[in-house]
Amino acid sequence: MVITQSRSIAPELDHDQLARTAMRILIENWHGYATVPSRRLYPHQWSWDSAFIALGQQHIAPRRAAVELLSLFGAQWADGRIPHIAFNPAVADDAYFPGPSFWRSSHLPAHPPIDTSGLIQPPVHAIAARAVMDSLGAHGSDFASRAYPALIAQDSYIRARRSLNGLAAVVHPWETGLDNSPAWDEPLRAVPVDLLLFDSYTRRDIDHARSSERPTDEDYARYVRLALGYRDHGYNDDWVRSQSEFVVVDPGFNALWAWSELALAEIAQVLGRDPAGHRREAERITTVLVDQLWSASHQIFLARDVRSGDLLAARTVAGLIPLVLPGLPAGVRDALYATLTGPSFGAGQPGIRGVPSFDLTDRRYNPRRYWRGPTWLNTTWLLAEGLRMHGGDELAQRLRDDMVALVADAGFREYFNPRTGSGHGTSNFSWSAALLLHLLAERA
Ligand code: 9WN
Repeated sequence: MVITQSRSIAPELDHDQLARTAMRILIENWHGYATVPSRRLYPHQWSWDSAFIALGQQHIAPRRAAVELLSLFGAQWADGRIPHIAFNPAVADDAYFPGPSFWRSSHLPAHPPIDTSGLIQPPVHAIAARAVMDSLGAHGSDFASRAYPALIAQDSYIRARRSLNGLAAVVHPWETGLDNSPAWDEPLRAVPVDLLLFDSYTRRDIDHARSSERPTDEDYARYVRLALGYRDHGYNDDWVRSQSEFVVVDPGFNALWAWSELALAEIAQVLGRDPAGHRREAERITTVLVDQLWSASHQIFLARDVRSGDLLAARTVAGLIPLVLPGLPAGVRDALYATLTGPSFGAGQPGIRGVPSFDLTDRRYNPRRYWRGPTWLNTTWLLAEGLRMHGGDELAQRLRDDMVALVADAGFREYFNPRTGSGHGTSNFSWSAALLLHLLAERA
């Protein structure tokens, strides 16, 4: 694995300053039992955000990291799903759209203890829980014994209620975490833009971020329609898997599910339970993922549109995330490395910072609109972890240096232009702060 050029990193003094700012952001975004991704744009608790946030918090306040995860698990549904948003009752209903009165989780017969959305997000929580368990020292097994049942229930929900041909299906772009990815353009075309619906709500996101950096009104109307359909069918997964206008199998979501099984195996071991089932499950998901979503012609994993049965020919960062899996066949691993460092993503190349969220050579690439090109710290961190595990230490280090340099130059923004490094989306974004702390702690 050859790296062409290494970027110089910010001096140590700047690192102390960055770490202090990151801590301040996490403290300001903490609301007593959880951390909001951003005070104004995302004023509640988000599911996969909390996992990334806990990874950073473990270095400064391990017990707070534990509370972050356990409070999210407190919003878990009876069926095991961990909702993508857990609403803060102290925040006005219309501070974020769609808010609690849209999702109506409290109307469900077995309703969760607080208001939540009805969707899920990529299951990265076991990965965070394993790290938090370690950071708690002697208290780690107490935490693990509380977290493990919630994680098992989440895992069972995905397997029992979301599986299609052995992989997990997602039923809304928001469930992928990469909401506005160009991979969803094609399946979303099947979702009508309902003009009546259009006038029935007010987008709050564009009060707090530039509309040119957020999804279009048409796509937002599609998001709303899909969420309403699921809600109005009582969040019934049999209905949604067979009838929804949007059902896709995403390589990023499934790779993280498989990686979580490996984290669950480690947690199980600490609790004196048999980890073998989790390891077998990780292997099984990896095999099916390669079998069903690897595209030899595109040299990357592609999402599948369940409605049409077709692979969606968009090279996105989600298609690289399977690099986190130790069980990848060597040929697939090497091809992924070549795609990651080649013209589509340019990782490690001069003039490219981090890993762009979308193919630099595609005409739809947009370095400022969310998930359609910018570099995000969470996906770049995931790829650095994958590289490190497969022996690509040099590029892993370069990506970590890129992440620090992006934040040093542009601040704790939500996402960054991969070429210029300019910051976009919201400011004081929690997972940017948390992952920066995580990187700096690993360096120390
Ligand atoms: C919808 C909170 C979330 C992230 C997602 C990101 C964005 C929400 C939105 O913000 O999604 O869930 O309103 O755009 O796409 O990954 O979890 O940070």
